[in-house]
Order: sequence, then structure tokens, then C-alpha cells
Amino acid sequence: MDKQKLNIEQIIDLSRYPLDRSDSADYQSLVASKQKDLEQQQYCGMPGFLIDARRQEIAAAVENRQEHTNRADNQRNIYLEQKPSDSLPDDHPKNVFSRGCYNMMGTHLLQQDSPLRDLYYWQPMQQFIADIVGEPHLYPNADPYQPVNVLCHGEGDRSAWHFDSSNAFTLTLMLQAPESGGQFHMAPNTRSDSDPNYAGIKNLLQGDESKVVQVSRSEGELVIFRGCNSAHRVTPVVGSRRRMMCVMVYETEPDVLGDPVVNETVYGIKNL
Ligand SMILES: O=C(O)CCC(=O)C(=O)O
Ligand SMILES: [Fe+2]
Repeated sequence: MDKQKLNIEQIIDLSRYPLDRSDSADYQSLVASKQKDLEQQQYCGMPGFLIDARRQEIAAAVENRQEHTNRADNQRNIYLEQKPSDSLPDDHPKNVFSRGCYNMMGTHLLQQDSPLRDLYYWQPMQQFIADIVGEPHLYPNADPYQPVNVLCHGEGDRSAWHFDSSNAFTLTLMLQAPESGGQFHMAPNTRSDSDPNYAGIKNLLQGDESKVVQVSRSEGELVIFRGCNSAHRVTPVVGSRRRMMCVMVYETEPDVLGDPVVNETVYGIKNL
């Protein structure tokens, strides 16, 4: 890649997604339509958000640093817990464990001149996401490892059904699609803040896919989803081409740092 600093129009397709013209009618109608999708479906997608030449360069850089990424391979329940609840029956969702395996690349492994950093810290990007998710402002996460990650699923890797534990929304940018498999499935509104819906979750875990939707994740597509109450998974990747998904974390207040215990588990960072 040219070492000169890239302009944002070399990273995002601004003709389709006019983040640089927030006063324009085009911007307002884009935001309104994505807000509506997010509200109705619990996700919204923006295909072709990332310029394809950048996407290819970023994917090659991620591939080159694969050996430094942290491997996770464990059994967890849909709440991402690894310990059973002895007081509950074996078929209770808290006691149903499935394998999750992937490699995680933290922010510290991204090159300093990675376009992913430029995109993440670009103020209009932060405001665009804030406008869609209905926050007055969003701020970058201040942790050295957590703000911009690339989640890598190699052959056979998958993420089992889970709820995202803390974030009200999850922001993802598809960098590379696998040959096949690696599909993103979601059961919108599986539970709510007032109803844990253990019976519905039990059915889902036993294979009832009647409420499951497959969300398109094309290369270069930006997807925002609400994963706290909508269970989702990534099906096993088939073939040697790695699935690479950039996950960006914005906060509703400035200067948020990560938990060192989480950083050890997720990125393998010790001795903080
Ligand atoms: O890789 C994906 O498509 C989904 C990632 C995910 O579930 C998450 O970041 O919480
Ligand atoms: Fe998730």
C-alpha cells in the first residue's frame, strides 16, 4: 500500500454513503432507512461500504499477522459462560454448551497506517453510527486492544449461538468471506430485557430454526446489529479461505478502558 496517508474517499464509498455530507438530504434518508431496518430487523447492512482495493489490502495484512493472533477454542453456553449451573436441569439453556473457535486480532496488531484505524477515528464515522443507533454522540474506546479487532474464522471454525454481553449494538465490517459456510444467523428478539424466554431458547438450541434469519455479509459490507437480546452465530467455515470480520467498538462516554481479565482471555495479553 502507498505509505502516503489515505484520504477517507479511498476507504469508504462516499458516493453511496455520504458520511462527509451530514447536512444533505441523501445523508438524512440513508440514516432514516438504516434506523428503520435496525429497529424492525435488529440489524442493518450497508453493502460496498469499504472500497474493494482497501479491503483486499487489509485482508492481506491480517493474513500476514495471523501467527500473532490469539486462539480461542472452548465450550460455552449461549450466555458465553463456561461453567454449568448444577441446580438447573441438563437441558436448561445455561447448561447447554457448544464449541466456539476462532482467532482474535486485537488493535495492537493492526499496522499504525491501517485504514481501519483511520475509519474508526474519523469523527463523521462516529457520528454516522451514533445517528443510526440513536445516541447523541459516540466515542472511541480507549483500551489498547479492544477498539478495532479482526475476528478470524479459519477452516472448521465457528461461533456458537450467543448473546453479546455488554454492547447495545455491534458494528462489523466484512473483510474477507470464506469459500462457503461461515454464515451469520440471527434469531431476532430471542429474549427481551423483561423476559429471558428460556423455553424459546431451549427450542433454538435443540435445532428449531423457524425464527432464524440468515443475514447477508458480503465483502466490504458494514453491518450493525443488536446482539444483546437477539441470539446469533457463525456457522462453521468450509474451505481454506479465512473469514475475516472487523469488529469496531464505540462507547457512549469517553475514555472507556477494557477489563485486564477480558484482555487476557480474548487477546492473550498477560502481566498488565
Ligand atoms: O463475525 C460475525 O459475523 C459476528 C461477530 C459477533 O458475533 C460479535 O462480534 O459479537
Ligand atoms: Fe456476537
